[in-house]
Amino acid sequence: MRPELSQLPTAQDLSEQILHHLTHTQGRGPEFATVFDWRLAVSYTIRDLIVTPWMAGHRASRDRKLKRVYYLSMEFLIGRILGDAIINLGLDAQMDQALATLGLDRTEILEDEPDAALGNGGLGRLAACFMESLSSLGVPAFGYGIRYEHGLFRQRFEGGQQVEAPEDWLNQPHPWEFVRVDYSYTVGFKGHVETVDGKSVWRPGESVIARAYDTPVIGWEGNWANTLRLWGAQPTNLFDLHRFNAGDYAAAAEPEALARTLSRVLYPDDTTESGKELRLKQEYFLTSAALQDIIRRFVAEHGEDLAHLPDKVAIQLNDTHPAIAGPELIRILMDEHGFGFTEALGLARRTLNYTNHTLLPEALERWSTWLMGHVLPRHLQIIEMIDAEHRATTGRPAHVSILQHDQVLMGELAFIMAGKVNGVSALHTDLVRSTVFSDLHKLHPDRIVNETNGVTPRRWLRMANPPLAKLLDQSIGTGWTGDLDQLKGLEAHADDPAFLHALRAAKRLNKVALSNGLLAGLGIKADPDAIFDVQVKRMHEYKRQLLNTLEAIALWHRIHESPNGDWTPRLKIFGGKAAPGYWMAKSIIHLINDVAATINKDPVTAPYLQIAYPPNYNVSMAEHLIPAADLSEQISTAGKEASGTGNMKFTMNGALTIGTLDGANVEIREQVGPENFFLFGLTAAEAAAEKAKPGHARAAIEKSEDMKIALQLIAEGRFGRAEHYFSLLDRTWNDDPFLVASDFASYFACQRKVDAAYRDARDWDRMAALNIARSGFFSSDRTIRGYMADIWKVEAVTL
Ligand code: GPW
Repeated sequence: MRPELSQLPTAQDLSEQILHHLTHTQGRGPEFATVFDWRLAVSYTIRDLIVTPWMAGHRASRDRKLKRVYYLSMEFLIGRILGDAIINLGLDAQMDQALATLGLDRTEILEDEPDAALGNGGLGRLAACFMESLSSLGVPAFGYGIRYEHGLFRQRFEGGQQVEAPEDWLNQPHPWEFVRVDYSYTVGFKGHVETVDGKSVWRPGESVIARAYDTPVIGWEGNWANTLRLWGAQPTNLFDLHRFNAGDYAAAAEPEALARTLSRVLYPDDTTESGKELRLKQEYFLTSAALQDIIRRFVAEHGEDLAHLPDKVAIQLNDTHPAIAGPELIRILMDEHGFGFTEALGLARRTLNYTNHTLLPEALERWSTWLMGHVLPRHLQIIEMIDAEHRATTGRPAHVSILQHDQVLMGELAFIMAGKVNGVSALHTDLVRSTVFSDLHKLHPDRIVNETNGVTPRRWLRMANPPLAKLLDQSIGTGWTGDLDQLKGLEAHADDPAFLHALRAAKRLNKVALSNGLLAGLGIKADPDAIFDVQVKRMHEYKRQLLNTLEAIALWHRIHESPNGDWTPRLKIFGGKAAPGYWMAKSIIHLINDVAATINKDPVTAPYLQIAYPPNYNVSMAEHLIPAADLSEQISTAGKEASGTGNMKFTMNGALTIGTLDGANVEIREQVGPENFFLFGLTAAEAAAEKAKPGHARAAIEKSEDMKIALQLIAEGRFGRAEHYFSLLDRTWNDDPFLVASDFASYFACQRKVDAAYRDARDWDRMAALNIARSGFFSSDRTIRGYMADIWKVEAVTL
């Protein structure tokens, strides 16, 4: 597969091209160039090398009339592109040399690139890993999303509290995208439905133009690149000339401003539903533009007969956010192509598939029928037809309906319109079958399948962790990067003292680099030999950052009680953002910062316990934190985390997990072996039973002296003003919906086992080695192969 080495550019070729782009694309001579100029010149040099396989792949897919995958997602959390592209092209060594000759600092260039933060968390990052794996495997695919001008907000802390600022990545030229002015589609909203010659015709009252911006996504070894096509909103008419001529300049620009709001900003809600009209319009904007593009391409390649659509098109809906695709595809087939309803429904169902990413009721999308009818009147009619047809053909089941209590339930709509519905881990899929969609599952027992999530080892291992990647290359060869199961070969080294020593040295390099960053950024003096205990993810009660914080307080108190005890030094690191409107999550952020401020300046405990919470956790920060972690905190209430994907990244990078039997933790533990995993807490079934007991929290707190003291210290105001935390304390004592109290004792005890285990370096390193060796299953290449076989029925291209 790999192109001949002679075809790869040399370091000299690269430096010449960089200088060429600096001069001819950036218009700067080397003596005047800034880091930004150089970074763009380097990016254009790399981009040139991607364009060739990209176009070749497009031509091959078109000429061979291949079936394509279309991944529709409101989020693509890409992060930086340049470093990943260099690695996938196999040019890291040459580029290092080229940059050195030009007198440039590689890290400075790479870190000049802003993160493309077009997503909130796991769901958006999964879409980005999937795009990379689709290209690495050579599967013809498009990702469709929105080109948000402002990605996820920037987070800073003031007085320990989260403050949000707008994110601004498009304030500077974005070298990776190609604007396609010729691929523009009109997207309508509102208006009314007319009947013309017995046919329904939607007359939208408003419209905007969706303009395509394409980013190539290069796969491993540079043989294949797919397209991430992001839609930007443009006004149908630029401005109101009449108002302009009348001197009302602000009003004249209104149509433009209004249209552009559609792709202005990413909603910052993660696993909570916002229910706003603009959000519904964004969802339809993405879906309508994508479907128009898909059908245009189908017709261009296969002709007008859309009856063959399912043979050439597999559409994946990333959660319900693009679930309006069901009614929209039926609308296009009926109203624009003359199909009857039943036939249109059948074609749509053979084309569309739906991934469910959560069971949390607060995350399940539902729209009032009024709003749906107001924004998308024709779609509401079609939803009513879909619902009626489904009820009629399934014997009018009592509890199954898309329309309930004047709401459109997007989960049921997506399910009923999908050929396959998948969950994202084995446990989650079981729970999807037995809880949220139990009635629908009984009616359609073959529809739900499992596709356990995965992550790309190119970004998360080869790129993020050079010391470990080098050790792996030396120990088992380089084949693991494209075939992660080859990590199994490490098992043979797990008892080799020299290997374990090298593994520890690799981890230590990452820990030292992180310590330097924490000192420079936060003034925290970290001991690189302490346990680096990391919890990074969105802030949410179900993820239980509070449990981790209370453990820190209890440990701090215990150290104070016996300051001469033999404590294992620990650095707790937190990272993550809270949705701006999620009060409780913000209160937990405040608490962590207050606790950190108190503990970090305590001279008695300083040698043993430090807490760092760097602000603005994002993909790039994850790339620094994960490779430096010893301990991965995956401590959600069992039954609540659909899968988790950070958990997999930590495992691959040789961190041991402390975790509950939740999401993909279950499969991680199975893979690495229970003896190499720190398990604690209630199971999903036990948690559900515990929650049903009145007074469960109070009863659990009364039983755990450590927990009680931790809560007392907060209530006494030992970490900032007590009144800041009255609600949080009250909720913990009296409600505790995520069972922090019930799991505290088990968690605290398990952490002490971690302390003890860490003191036996040889044994710890052996466990770390086995975690890496057995992490091959968690490559997103494996996940994508599963979707290909079970859901999409597509094959990879052999060039
Ligand atoms: F609520 N997830 C996420 F299901 O990051 F839509 N954002 C979301 O809005 C949702 C789910 C949604 C996450 C899950 O919480 C996580 O467990 C999972 O690993 C990830 O999606 C990818 O499947």
